[in-house]
Amino acid sequence: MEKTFAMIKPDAVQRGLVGEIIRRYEQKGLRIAGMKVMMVTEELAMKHYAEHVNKPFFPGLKDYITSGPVVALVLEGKNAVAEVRKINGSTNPLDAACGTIRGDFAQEVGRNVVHGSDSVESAANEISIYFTPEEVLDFDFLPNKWLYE
Ligand code: IDP
Ligand code: MG
Repeated sequence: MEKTFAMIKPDAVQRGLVGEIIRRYEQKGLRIAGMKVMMVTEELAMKHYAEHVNKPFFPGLKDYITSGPVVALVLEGKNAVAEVRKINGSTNPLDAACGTIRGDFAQEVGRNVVHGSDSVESAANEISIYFTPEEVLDFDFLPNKWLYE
């Protein structure tokens, strides 16, 4: 089954949105395969956002993502990558539909509360940046029987 990497960013942790955000992923039927509260170091930030290191917003993004604890998640489900991107909403909260996490809880692109991998390949890469193989659990998830044909 497809896995993706998601992150509850420092602003959302400080604002007490962790439970609400995880609730939305869980209610969709995604299985939590890995989860931890952690600090993102500068080194991790540069690995994670390698494609953005030369963008003008990168210094701000690096300060933001390293500013406090985050919750790192590995989520699994059919089309998990696309489902999490849909639940998260557009990158700029101004464009994010109501009912999405960014649409409901954020106002600015630089404080957009969540991350979700943009492809199966980046998911595998991001999972390997944030988790050891032992921290990602495979277990029998009983709701699958009722979620999928
Ligand atoms: P994504 O998080 O929806 O995949 P990306 O374009 O990959 O969006 O950008 C990564 C992150 O960098 C965004 O989630 C946001 O936190 C930050 N970011 C992107 N564009 C800007 C910008 O123009 N100003 C400030 N921060 C930005
Ligand atoms: Mg991205």
